[in-house]
Amino acid sequence: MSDARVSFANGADREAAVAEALAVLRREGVVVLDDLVDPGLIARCKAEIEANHPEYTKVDRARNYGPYPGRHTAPICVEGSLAERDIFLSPVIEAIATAMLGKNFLMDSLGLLVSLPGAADQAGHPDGVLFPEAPIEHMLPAFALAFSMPLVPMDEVSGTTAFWRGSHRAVGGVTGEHDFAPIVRPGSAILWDFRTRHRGLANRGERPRPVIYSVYSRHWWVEIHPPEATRYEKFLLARDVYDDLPPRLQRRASRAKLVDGDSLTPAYEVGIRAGEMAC
Ligand SMILES: O=C(O)CCC(=O)C(=O)O
Repeated sequence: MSDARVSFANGADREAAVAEALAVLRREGVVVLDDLVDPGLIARCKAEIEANHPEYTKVDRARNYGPYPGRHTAPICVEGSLAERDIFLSPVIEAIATAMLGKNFLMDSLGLLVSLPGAADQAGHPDGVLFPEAPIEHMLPAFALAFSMPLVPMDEVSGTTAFWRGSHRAVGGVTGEHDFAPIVRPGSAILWDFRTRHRGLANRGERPRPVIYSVYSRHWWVEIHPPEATRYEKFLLARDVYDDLPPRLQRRASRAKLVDGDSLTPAYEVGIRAGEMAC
């Protein structure tokens, strides 16, 4: 099997790298985007998250999405360094998601996925399928993509996300062990088709392993929360950051809740008032 990694290091031809990443993602169901972002920017994001969201390692089933022992998704507000284009929605990711999900794709969520020390190997799973009872999934185009950008190294100690390459296209599913467990440094990222079978590997270290985690979806699909996550916020965006976005990005962020002091306003309500939500 070919390696599922593409370099975006300084000096790489961006257009060629996007085309290659797209080909790998379509074929393997997963691609590692190496050196996508300045590691200094990731370090600033980590410091700001630790300052603004010190509770992110605390498990609270009402506020967190994630029924998996040792892992949860915690809300964070997109502001400061998190609002930098390379973090919020990099042009590379926007180009790939447009090709995979259509020009009207939306950001379904943006938060932190946290693997705590002691988290065990997960069972293999897809993040979702459209028609679980009909054996047609492998023939369909992608409906959603997951994006993971680690704030600490994902390696043999902290654990990484392991994949069954090509499983999104496998007729009748796949068996056996995963065949791709990439080591991913801060500044690099993983993008996968929601249907691709994967598993988080155990965190054998002493520190949490947080990744910035986003879901991009076709405009007609939305991820459903587990019922116990009654106070979970899947995408919080500072109101002043939203106001400064161009209309195209405001539309992509229309599922966010806008944070202004203590108030939370659905972005689509603001967009509808401004007449900007028309596709
Ligand atoms: O912990 C990881 O690396 C991946 C977690 C995951 O796949 C999930 O929670 O669905």
